[in-house]
Amino acid sequence: MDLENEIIELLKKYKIVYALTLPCAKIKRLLNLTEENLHHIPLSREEEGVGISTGIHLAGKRSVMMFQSGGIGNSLNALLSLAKVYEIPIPMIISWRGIYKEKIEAQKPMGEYLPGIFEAVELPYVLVEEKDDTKKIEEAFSMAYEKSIPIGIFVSPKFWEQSEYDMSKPDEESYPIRKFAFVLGKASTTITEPKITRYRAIQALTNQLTNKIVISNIGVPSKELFKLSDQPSNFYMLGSFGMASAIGLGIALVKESEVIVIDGDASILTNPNILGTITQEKNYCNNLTVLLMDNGACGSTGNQLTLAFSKIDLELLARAYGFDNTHKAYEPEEIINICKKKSYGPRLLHIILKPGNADVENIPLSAIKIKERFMNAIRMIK
Ligand SMILES: Cc1ncc(C[n+]2csc(CCOP(=O)(O)OP(=O)(O)O)c2C)c(N)n1
Repeated sequence: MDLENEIIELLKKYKIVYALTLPCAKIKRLLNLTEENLHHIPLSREEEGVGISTGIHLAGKRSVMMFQSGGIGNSLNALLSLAKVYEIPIPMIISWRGIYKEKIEAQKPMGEYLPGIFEAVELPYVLVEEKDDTKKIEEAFSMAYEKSIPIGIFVSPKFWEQSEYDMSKPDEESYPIRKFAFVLGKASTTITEPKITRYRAIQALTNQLTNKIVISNIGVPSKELFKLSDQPSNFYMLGSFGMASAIGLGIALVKESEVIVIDGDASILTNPNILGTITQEKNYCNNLTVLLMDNGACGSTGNQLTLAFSKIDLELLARAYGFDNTHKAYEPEEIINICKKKSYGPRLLHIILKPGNADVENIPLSAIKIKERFMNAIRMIK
């Protein structure tokens, strides 16, 4: 068996069913096998994979990430402020560039500093260089689940050189036919003066949220939700700006019941690619509703205006990313009516709001407490 197949067998042994990946030439064979053997979710940016993996874990399943060493630079904040703080096990098979027969100068800095970065942030890693280092990969999987932590599995190109699979073979040039018609649907919309604040919108929604799985955006949205409608099946994000819908997607992939994400305009603008990853997975997440609380501002940090305030219509952006069930709402009744409707998902409700925050306290729960009560509560939900 070649080394790539050995890894696939290990993934199966550890009951890992989802793979979140972003390509590196050195792992193209592994990626092809992943596509054949697991639920494969190609990413546009590594960071969203950390959010999706977190959701998958919260919902009771296992995932692996596969990407190039530079991807650590693209995902470190989510790895620390989400996966490390909430103790989420994420084995990461990292194609370790920049250290072995590297021809690309630009690969060197991230590659050379990779172990140092992990040491500095106190995340564990293993080095995989020799053929029989597959046992180290297995040890890393065990450690991730025993200690509930993300772990780096740095795989050198030297390891792949020893695989029976001949990587130097030219790629087969067989692609599906590239042809698609794109109809934007509601191609023009107008945003008019908002009527209510985020607090009033969440207040209107409380009945719709009761006993549902709810993921809430970082900062004041979570604090307002905690004050208005705390329940164990609410997941409050204390960090990881931009990851709310990614976490929601991960949970929606595993669960059948409705998963509601309370997201924000700045959050979506910092990680808009999640909209595309959601629609890419639409056959597996028709239970996902994104309530996009658009106050045109970074409300939580003092209402600094975002591009959404006057330049980007986020409903149209969602449509451009492939959402076809979207609505705009301004008034509490509209929000309630759209939420109540049983319509196919993934769906996105673009709620136009005034900037402004209610005077609310910090959430008096630790990250681990939030996670434990959330996982216990949603275990009962289909
Ligand atoms: C990486 C990172 N950058 C910036 C921040 C600071 N920050 C916290 S919340 C937030 C803006 C949130 O705005 P939005 O998502 O629109 O939600 P709102 O508070 O307006 O409801 C920012 C910039 C952060 N926590 N992390």
